[in-house]
Amino acid sequence: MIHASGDTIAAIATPRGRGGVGVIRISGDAVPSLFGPLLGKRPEPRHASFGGFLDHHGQAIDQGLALYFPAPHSFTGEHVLELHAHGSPVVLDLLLERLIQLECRLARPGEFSERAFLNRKMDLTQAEAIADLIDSATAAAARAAQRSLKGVFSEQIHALVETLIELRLLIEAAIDFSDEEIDFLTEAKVIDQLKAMEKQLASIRSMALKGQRLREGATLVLVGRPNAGKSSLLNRLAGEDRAIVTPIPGTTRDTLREAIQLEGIPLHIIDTAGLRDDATDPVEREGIQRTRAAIAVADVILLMVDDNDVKPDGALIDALPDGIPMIFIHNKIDLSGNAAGRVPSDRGIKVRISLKSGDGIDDLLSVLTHQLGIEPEQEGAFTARRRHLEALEVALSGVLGAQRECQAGSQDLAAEQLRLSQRALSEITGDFSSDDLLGRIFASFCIGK
Ligand SMILES: Nc1nc2c(ncn2[C@@H]2O[C@H](COP(=O)(O)OP(=O)(O)OP(=O)(O)O)[C@@H](O)[C@H]2O)c(=O)[nH]1
Ligand SMILES: [Mg+2]
Repeated sequence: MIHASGDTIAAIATPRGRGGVGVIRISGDAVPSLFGPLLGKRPEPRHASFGGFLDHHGQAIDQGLALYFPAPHSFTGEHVLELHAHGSPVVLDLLLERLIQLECRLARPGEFSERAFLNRKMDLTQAEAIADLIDSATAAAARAAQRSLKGVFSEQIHALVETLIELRLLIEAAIDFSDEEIDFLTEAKVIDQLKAMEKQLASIRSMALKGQRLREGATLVLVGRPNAGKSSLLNRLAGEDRAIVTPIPGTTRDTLREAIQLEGIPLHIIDTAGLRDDATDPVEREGIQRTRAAIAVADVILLMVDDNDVKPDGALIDALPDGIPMIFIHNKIDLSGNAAGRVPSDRGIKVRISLKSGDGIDDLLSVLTHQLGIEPEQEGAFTARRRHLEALEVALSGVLGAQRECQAGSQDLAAEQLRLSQRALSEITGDFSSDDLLGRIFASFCIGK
């Protein structure tokens, strides 16, 4: 059934600015009524037809291609018309004004995708995947978004929902027939299935976590005493001399941000002013303040130490916030003579390197990929969002709860837990979703999408 949306919407679908071609997208019931006044003819469905786009005097505002996709075989499921005009912001604005004269209205951000979702042309993860594809920062993220768009993520969720429904039926049957002998249902069987479900959910969650990393990337913050080699590492990772490196302690005053890629994951590396307590210079003190602000947004802290430094960094480490994973990098082993590579440590992960000789850098990168939970691009990787992860958490805790209730013999409570799990999973694909959630998701899309 086509969702009755009422009005016909129009938007410029190509980015603002000048270009060879600019596309206007129109969707809604009124599309066929535009053909006469706007095109002077009825375009053949799904064929490019060349001609003028006419103003109310019948004069051409521009000429280009019109593409008509009759409902329901279109992106939104409604009648869709695309006008491929010249990519001039002035021309495109004139065309939009003309469309408004013809009773179209400007589309809200994400409104085309929203209509596609409401008309069941795609589910919510697929609609989100379009936004992710457009926003993807790396080739790996784009490929992963393509897989979500094709439905790789949704299929897995649908399979889980199917299993959940079967389990609920089993348990609910047990409740209904609890006075009778039912040999097809043994408690052990249900618990086995719940355990299998838990495993599947956990594995999808870890895939989704990687998918979220692919989409959002991670922020690494370089901290340590002055002169440890933080800026040298930033330059090394960026592959160019971005930060000033000198033998003078306190060289870096401000925070410096660089974007790099590691195994297709976008990483933001922040180089900071070296931390020391006895900084008297007000500029350096401000720099140290900024270092602390950068630490607050870190996904991983890279704590750099001069391997030749005998003074322990205990106070510095204690001042760092708990709960952020940390990698200790001992630099300058060309001077200390220690061997390169990962070393066992009682406090976090420790790697010895030399930025001068390059020893140990590969070890550092592999520790980093491991810490970020990313491996060389995986088959089947898909993009995911924070809300998907939250829903998977809820679903998982429901399945764990159901296991506990089953073991305690409370089958009705177990059934309730599974109902909550199923609802959380259905929120991911949009099979169950509040208007509020949908509003928030589509409002974050751009106009024309
Ligand atoms: N021998 C040796 N020197 C290094 C190594 N890494 C960096 N250096 C030198 O150490 C000095 C300080 O390096 P930086 O990268 O500026 O150190 P930093 O931690 O950014 O210092 P601040 O900005 O002052 O906090 C420079 O002279 C570098 O050339 C290394 O592995 N071996
Ligand atoms: Mg520096």
